Amino acid sequence: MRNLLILLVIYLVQPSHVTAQDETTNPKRTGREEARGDFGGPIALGPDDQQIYGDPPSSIVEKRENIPHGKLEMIQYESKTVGTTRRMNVYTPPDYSAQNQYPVLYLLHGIGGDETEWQRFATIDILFDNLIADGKSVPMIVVMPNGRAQKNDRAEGNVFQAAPAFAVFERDLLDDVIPTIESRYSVKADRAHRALAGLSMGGGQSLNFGLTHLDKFSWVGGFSSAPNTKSPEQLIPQPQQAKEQLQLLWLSCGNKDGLIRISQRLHRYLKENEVPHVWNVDSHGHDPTHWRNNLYHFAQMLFQ
Ligand code: FER
Repeated sequence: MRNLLILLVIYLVQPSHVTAQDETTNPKRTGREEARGDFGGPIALGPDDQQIYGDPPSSIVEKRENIPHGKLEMIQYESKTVGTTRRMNVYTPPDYSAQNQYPVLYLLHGIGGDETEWQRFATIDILFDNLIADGKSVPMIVVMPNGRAQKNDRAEGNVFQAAPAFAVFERDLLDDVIPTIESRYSVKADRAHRALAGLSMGGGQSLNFGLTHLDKFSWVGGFSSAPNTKSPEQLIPQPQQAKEQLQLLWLSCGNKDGLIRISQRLHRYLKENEVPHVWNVDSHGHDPTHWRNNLYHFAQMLFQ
């Protein structure tokens, strides 16, 4: 009976149920892994796959009382794309004021997450309060929407079944999320002051949407990007244009993450086509420490 149950669970979590955007790279899971653990296939590391930015200490997410604090608020917006009222978590920096205009980072979660995931994984308010207090990051707004653009956007049941809704989110982001933020907050509403990054499924979304809308974003980051990531040729059909327009392209993955081939493939293409980018391979797996650490470094490069 127990074995039957385990077989059922393995069957349900198989990504073969998923209509991913790039089926050819969709890995088969061996069934040995749990939940969001070791997705994907064998890991083959090359000489380029090095850690460029060292692991920061865990104090980056320790709350300090003696510094100014920003604010985290869960807001609602009407999504024309989905036809529902949706939620997003918004961090505004210390002393946020309509007298100033702020750049915005849109930060996307993974396949099992939602609009609360980045806060749970990286305590975004504490991380950014600390970065800003230390003069390492410029004051910015961080928007954490829900990337599962479907009526029931809870991470329920077999989370892989919602993969198509992560592709639909392209329209929700461009037509609903960004206009909402730009109408309700005092922001610098141009590509030079708009960044898009995410973890895993959200990393794939960030590369897919960011690199194909360089008129909207000039700072793009993918941390352990998932197999929803389009092929390099689809993402960057014109390397010269990407070279001219991108301020920063950050790719990272842990060297224990079975999805690393997705990022390696893009890194190799970027290198062959001489598109400048950061390629940071640390010693983590598919886990929050990798995401938090890479966001910490990425955030220091944004808008400066
Ligand atoms: C897959 C393996 C992993 C996949 C998505 C993921 C769409 C996403 C993982 C995450 O977001 O943590 O085959 O296909």
